[in-house]
Amino acid sequence: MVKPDGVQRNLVGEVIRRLEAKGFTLVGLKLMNVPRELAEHHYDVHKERPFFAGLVEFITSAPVVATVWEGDGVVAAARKIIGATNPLTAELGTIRGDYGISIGRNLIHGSDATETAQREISLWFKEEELVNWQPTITPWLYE
Ligand code: DAT
Ligand code: MG
Repeated sequence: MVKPDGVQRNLVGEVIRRLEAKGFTLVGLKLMNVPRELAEHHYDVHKERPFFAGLVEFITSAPVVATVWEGDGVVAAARKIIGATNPLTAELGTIRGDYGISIGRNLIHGSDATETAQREISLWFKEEELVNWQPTITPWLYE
């Protein structure tokens, strides 16, 4: 998900470009304002943390772009492409490392495991919003 800061900073295309260029397949995409309840559910695991209220406030403050991607190893690879949580220490070459400075404005969310991804996809998307398609370039990406 491109967070409100990423959308405001016109980085939606750049985020999508990096995941597309790697070879992953976009199967879900929407621009939306985030209802408070969805934000709270999404960040459920952090509800006891001191930054929780600010995080929910931030994520609901302006539109986000939610996406779903498919491909071998996509969850772990996307986390690498995104970079470490704190953009200041994230490696250059990662999205956060290249475009961010502070942890509360780290531009993008990525699921941290396939089980988390399943949970988050069902939170953010209806079944009919996901598109099942086979890119014709598949044989050029996979042996
Ligand atoms: P990630 O987004 O890399 O999975 P996380 O799940 O630990 O990181 O935290 C979720 C988000 O919460 C993170 O993207 C930014 C915010 N956050 C995390 N730690 C924070 C902190 N110490 N201060 C402020 N915001 C923080
Ligand atoms: Mg996380």
